[in-house]
Amino acid sequence: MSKITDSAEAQALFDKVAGLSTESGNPRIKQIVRRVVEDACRIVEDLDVTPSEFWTAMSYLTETGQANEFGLLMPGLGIEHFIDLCIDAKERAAGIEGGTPRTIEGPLYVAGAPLTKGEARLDDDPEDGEVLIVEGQVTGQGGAPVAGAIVDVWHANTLGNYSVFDKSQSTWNLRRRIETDAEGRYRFRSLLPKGYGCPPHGQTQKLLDQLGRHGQRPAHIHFFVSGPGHRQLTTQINLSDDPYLHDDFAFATRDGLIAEVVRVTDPAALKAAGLNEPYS
Ligand code: MBD
Ligand code: FE
Repeated sequence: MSKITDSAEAQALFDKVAGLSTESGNPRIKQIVRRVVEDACRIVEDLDVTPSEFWTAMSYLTETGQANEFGLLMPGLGIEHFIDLCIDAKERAAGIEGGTPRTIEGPLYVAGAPLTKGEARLDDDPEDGEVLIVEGQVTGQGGAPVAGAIVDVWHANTLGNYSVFDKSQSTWNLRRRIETDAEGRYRFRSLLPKGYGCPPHGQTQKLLDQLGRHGQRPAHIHFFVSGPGHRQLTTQINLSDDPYLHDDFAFATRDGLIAEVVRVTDPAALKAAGLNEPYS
């Protein structure tokens, strides 16, 4: 039997919905809306979606928007990670290989964190936690150091919560921008984060429950890295000793982004790690 969605009548309907018969409007939006509407109608037809299921979905989407959880639902559905796969493929096709892999941004970035040169201390709020030292070097294609790059870093606290979204934290707690030094290096002192979990009674978790899935992320640290004459890199490191390392509900853990946590207790080693130095 032929499909209703393939019929001339349905195809004409999709064209009209997307405003294809008019010159006005935005061609890109028309192209995307045309595709979204046709694909939605294919789901209705192929999966025999009932009016009751349709209205259940409308309520779910409405409440998800009201709860501001779309930014959490998309990573949970793997759609934000799928963007990584598309960008990887594009870069490979353009002959760009190597370097730190990209991975998802997630919904909890806030622009405008305090900016310092070379190093920063990220923790503004007192917490019982393990002191964390991270250092690195920003390099371009071919490995040349990038001086004056901006490393914009953000992560959760020891309870897995992010400042700004968690009103109990100071505004910029665990969020900083660090400008790399002449050798492209940066370093920061912070507190070892705990993994994030979706709000247990939230909209995203409600759908994950229906899929038989948890909503946990391994402990991780987010980075935007940008430099003069370079594309911005969006990435994270995922901490090696977390039980969710390879079971991330957001699919952000990737080879090349797993950072081993090395615990330092020897006083001489602590000194060598820079823990006696001031950090701004
Ligand atoms: C996070 O901290 C995160 O990084 C992602 C991708 C989704 C939810 C919370
Ligand atoms: Fe995160």
